[in-house]
Amino acid sequence: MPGDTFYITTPIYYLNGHPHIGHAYTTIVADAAARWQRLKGREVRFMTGTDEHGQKVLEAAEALGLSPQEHTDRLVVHWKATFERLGIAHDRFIRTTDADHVALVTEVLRKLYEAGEIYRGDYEGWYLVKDEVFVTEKEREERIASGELAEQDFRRITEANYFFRMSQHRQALLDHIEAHPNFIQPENRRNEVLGFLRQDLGDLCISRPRSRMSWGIELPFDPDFVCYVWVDALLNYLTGAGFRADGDEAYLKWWPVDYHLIGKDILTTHAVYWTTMLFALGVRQPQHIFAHGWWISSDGAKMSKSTGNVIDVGLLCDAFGVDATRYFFLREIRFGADGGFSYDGFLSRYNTDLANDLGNLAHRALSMTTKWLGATVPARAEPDAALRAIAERAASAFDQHLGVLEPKEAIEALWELVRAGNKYVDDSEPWALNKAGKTEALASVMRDLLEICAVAGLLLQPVMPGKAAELLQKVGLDNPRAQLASLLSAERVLDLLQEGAPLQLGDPLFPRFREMPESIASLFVPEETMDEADVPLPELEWIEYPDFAKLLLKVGVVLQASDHPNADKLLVMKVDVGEARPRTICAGIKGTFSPEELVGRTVVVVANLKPRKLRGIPSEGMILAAGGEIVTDLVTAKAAPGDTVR
Ligand code: ME8
Repeated sequence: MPGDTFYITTPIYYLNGHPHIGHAYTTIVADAAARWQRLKGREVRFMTGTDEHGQKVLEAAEALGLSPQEHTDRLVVHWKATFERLGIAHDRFIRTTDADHVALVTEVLRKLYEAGEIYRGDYEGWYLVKDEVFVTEKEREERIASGELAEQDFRRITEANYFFRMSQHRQALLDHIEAHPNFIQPENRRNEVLGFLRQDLGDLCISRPRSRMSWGIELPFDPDFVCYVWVDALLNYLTGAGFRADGDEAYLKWWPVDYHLIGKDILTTHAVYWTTMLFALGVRQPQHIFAHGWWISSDGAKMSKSTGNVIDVGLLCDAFGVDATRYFFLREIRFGADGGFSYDGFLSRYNTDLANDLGNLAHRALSMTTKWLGATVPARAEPDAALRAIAERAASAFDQHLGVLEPKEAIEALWELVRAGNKYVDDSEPWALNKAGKTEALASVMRDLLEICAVAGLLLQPVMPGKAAELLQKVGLDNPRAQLASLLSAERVLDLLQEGAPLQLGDPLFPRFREMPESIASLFVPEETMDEADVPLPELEWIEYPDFAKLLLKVGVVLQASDHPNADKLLVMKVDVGEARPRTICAGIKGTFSPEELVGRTVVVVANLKPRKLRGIPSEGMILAAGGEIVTDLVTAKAAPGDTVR
């Protein structure tokens, strides 16, 4: 029996990359689960956030001439904006640079050290900088041989370090997994962890010498070292619960956490590193660690920051709306499985489920009622018995599935009802009832259809918060929270609306897309030649698209600007274009701009113009200007350094 609190987390994402649909995915699923529990009256804590320490962040900040804190403060803005765009209602957005988190990591490390769980030793091994992990010789060889990584991705490192006695907790972990079949989900991931634990489990290196890496939380028992970024990151889940290492039990309000949602890429760190840390601390294990699959682009590559084949969730939201975007990710694949993403697949899911099934049902129910019976909820005696049974089943299945992180199955259960509603329209032919003057029968049919819309609106609140509210308003339903409770307790099924409540027909909820929205279609324009007569333009030396495509235009932010020492008209700038280090660019805009007013401005940079020296200073690109103004109108507030301009 669940308690009256619910705590759910997503991974905290590395902030030195652009948020993409993989990150959006985990966060949307967690948000839907959290919203559902809130609607059901539980007190909810839903936490997401960013993982901000570590080598990569430090190196990127240094290259930009910023302090790591300044760098992370700039980057976190994009993450927060993306999640806001997606309607993510988190209770806390945690950053590992937050003061309470830094304090907690310090306290926990001290406690583990004093308990003898941490010891000093020597470490020699291969370090994979990209992932901030040590890897075995064998793993290094395999990943180089497969072509996935190159020799220079690894560094040979020998150093004194601190270790956590992870190996001591192996048996306790095995026992816990055996005794709790749903602890690690889905089943195949549980087996993967059991397989991993069958091998020897070593101890975990939990420090990095400050001489090599200073951007981290200092070890309280040795200031020459900072905490390994994964140990720091995992502890965020306890910070979010308000854990204190001094024995204060207030955190038990939230702990054990109900769900840690993660991608399958970070299963070992959660199911082994994290769980053994909790054993060592004497803190209870999470109720569930749920590792979902990867979204793969239609060409088969995993989507991640490093592969660059990133689908822009902002583009999907602009084209189809945020609610449809959330719907797609919750409905398309079983949570746990891998998913293939294609825009065509998205469009067809939208048209089939949202425009045809749900949108059509709502529009038919509302327009026929309004036209023949007036714009209010009609009276009727009893709901149709068969429909009532389907609705009751749908609501209960929806609740059960969403409660155990099965959003696809939950939505499918609801769609049985939506489809039954559309079939009911066809079978009962309300237009014939109207023509024959059978007003009472007509009112019953229309009322049942409106009631089905009310059920859909109530259940879809966690999935599509905006459209669900719109639908409920259209059918005149007030007080959704109380009504949801009476639906789920089967007290009032297809009996949620008030006779006489006002209906609002308005525009269709989900207009059908006959073709791909322009903003997406334009990504894939097929080639067609035009007759010369169709081009009433001046004689020009036209270039073909491939010529244009050679031009790499990027968004940049000016970090520094000063006069060129040897040229009257030139300014020298450092411009962040989202690369490991800023570009030096000389531009002939002196006189139009003072160096001071350029700093902080967003510019468009021709990023693949071959570098050359201008009066002794190398210039590694060009910025676009027109009419004495820098071209910035092209750049919206949403663009970030490194974004491509098309
Ligand atoms: O690993 N498909 O951060 P990260 C689905 N900071 N989900 C994906 C995905 C894809 N193609 N790509 C990424 C880290 N994800 C650490 C976590 S937690 C204490 C520290 C999602 O920015 C998925 O949830 O690399 C995955 O686990 C997470 O992004 C990794 O994010």
